[in-house]
Amino acid sequence: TNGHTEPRGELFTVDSPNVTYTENEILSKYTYRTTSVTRNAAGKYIATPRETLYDFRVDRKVPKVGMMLVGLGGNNGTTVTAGVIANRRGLVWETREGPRVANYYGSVIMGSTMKLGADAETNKDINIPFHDILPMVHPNDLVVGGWDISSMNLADAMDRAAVLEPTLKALVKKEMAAMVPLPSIYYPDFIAANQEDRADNVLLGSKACMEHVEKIRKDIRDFKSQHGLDKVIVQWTANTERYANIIPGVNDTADNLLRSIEQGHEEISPSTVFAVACILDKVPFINGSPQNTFVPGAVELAERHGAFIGGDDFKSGQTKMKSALVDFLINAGIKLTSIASYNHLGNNDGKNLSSHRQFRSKEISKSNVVDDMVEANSVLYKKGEHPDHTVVIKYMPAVGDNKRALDEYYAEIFMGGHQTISIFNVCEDSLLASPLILDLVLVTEMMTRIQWRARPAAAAGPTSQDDGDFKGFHSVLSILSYMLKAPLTPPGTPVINALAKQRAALTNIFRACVGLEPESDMTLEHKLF
Ligand code: NAI
Ligand code: DG6
Repeated sequence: TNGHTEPRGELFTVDSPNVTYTENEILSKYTYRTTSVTRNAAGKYIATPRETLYDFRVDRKVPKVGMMLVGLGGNNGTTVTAGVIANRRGLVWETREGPRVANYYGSVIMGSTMKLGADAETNKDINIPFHDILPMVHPNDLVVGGWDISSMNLADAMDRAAVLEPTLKALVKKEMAAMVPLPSIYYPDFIAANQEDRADNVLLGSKACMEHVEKIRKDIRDFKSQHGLDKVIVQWTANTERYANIIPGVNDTADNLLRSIEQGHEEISPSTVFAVACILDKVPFINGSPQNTFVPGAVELAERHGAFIGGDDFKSGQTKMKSALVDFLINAGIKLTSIASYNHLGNNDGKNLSSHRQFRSKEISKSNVVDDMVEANSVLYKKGEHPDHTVVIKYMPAVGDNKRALDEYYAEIFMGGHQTISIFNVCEDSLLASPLILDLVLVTEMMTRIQWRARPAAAAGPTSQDDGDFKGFHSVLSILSYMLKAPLTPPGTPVINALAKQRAALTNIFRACVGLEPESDMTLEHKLF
């Protein structure tokens, strides 16, 4: 053990008395700086800088990971699976615009960079792939499996999705054909009635029961042992369900939820049954759809078991733009007064959402995404004032997965003037969602290898390696917010929707784990000389 053990396969080493590398771990002593605000008797704010000392411990051993998807045979499931196979094999395929090479564009972890620092001689920025800030799993190494209520093998399901180029599909067809989803849980009341004709791969029983929980747990264990995996991460990318009613005594506490599953209560959704199965085995579970899978009882159960959960609803296109654009407008001092968001799409997701109760779940998750930005600006908005916001989704079979998202942003500018911004966003929805599915798995997996403990200010000196009181992050992984429309946060903590803040949290928490300061754009070195 010393401060400079050369990492294996890692791109950089931090040279600091606060950072220690061992064969298996990176230990960092980190000073978290915040500002505490009070009011004095005259009502004036008093801002006091505060420091909290943390130790972070990162397990450097990159594990072999399984990604199990609920909804494996859907558009997202087949597209992400084919994408991983294509990248793993470094495939190149012909299109009418020339050859295309497999890539991970759209993944913040695989496709974006962050500033490590400035070159010691030239002072120019040194940027590194996001993936290299910590010893993360590579998506090419994920073993993919999962469940679907449709028995179609993944090659046929990929054709059904009509997302990828035929030339690419031909190259992955053999591997995809060998993959058949495991039978799943189907409670018809939770998804649209128009989905019934694809439900030919279902477990017996149309209400929640412990047999279903146990079967899912067994599926995960079997998958893990069949493929010699160190861990599995499960993600819901199945149909959007209707909201479950929160009923006192049924799903409001962990014990009530477990009892309700045992008793076959009709208000327990398939996605909650999956979540419970995962939580009981401490398998991380992420919800990529908008419904309230994580009823209060599920959150309490996750906290009780120290299991990681994350959600809800992939933030892929329209909402990602919204959470960047609204942040820009309001921070530019421009008063946004209305947002009208129209969508039409023709894939199976659109078909399911043409049913009112499922649309309602999506409407909720798409509608609350600017609240934090509005609330933070008391210059533009009075307390309780909010821009008008409408969300419309229509099923239009002809456009398939090529979703159209039309947005009009209407704002008040200087001296009573108006600004209208119109956006017309067209692309395959699943090509935006697939990289997010991977990011969610990579970040969640990394979080299973990070531990922390608070240390008293007096305890200076080198970081000790004894286990002490190291523990994991809170069960609810709000660090995943960047990828999600309606971020789940630990009970009682704020929801952040602004995209730049979400990225900063992800980046800076990972930097802290290797003892680096938060990204700063002050660049005083270029201003003070
Ligand atoms: P899809 O309809 O093509 O795929 C969903 C799959 O889930 C289908 O194959 C269906 O048979 C299966 N399924 C339904 N209930 C199931 C259950 N209980 N167990 C196992 N499988 C089940 O939909 P797509 O486009 O792949 O989207 C999946 C989900 O992701 C939807 O809820 C959608 O709203 C959500 N989403 C998609 C985004 C995108 O950009 N594609 C972005 C945000 C969220
Ligand atoms: C209609 O909007 C279908 C939905 O499933 C969306 O495509 C999906 O939730 C992505 O939404 P967004 O707002 O992130 O583009």
